[in-house]
Amino acid sequence: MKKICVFALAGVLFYSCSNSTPKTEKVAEKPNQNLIEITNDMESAASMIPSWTNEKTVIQTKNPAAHSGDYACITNDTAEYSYTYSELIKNINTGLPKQVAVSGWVYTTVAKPNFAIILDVSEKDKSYDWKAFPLSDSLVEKGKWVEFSNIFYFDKPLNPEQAIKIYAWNQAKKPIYIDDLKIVFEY
Ligand SMILES: [Ca+2]
Repeated sequence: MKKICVFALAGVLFYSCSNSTPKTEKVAEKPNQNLIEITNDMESAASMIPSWTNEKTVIQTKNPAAHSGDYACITNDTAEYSYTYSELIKNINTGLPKQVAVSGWVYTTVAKPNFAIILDVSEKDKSYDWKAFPLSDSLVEKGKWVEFSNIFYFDKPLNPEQAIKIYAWNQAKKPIYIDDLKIVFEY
């Protein structure tokens, strides 16, 4: 039930913030709801947006068309890891997050790929916690954009000096695209 409520709230926030202007990267603080919402449509990755790394995986693509605009991230046999959100916990917000909801759109060129969304928590470059949300069962059909969403719960105690990374990991060796990521930290 809690899961459903969070998604409903995130959905309301998303639509209430949407308008006809394309959004490249947006960080919205919602103090009343204790949420930090981050969206990235990949249209301006080349401008080196703070908190985002691995820009080389974001390309202009026509075949397939990006989910939004002209750009999407491609992962394949030479680029296993996607465009990545990477930030110290203390730089995201004051306090420690309880959970993070990650959603977006994926386009696979092979059915049921070995492909997952990864949440990585590290301290001084040493791994502290690591979670994977596999998408193989969601990507049963190739050649179309499919929406995904997942909530990662921080069940190990965090501290503000730790770093959080969120990215996709493609072990399928075939091209898989990702676009329009949304990350919502809840405190
Ligand atoms: Ca895009």
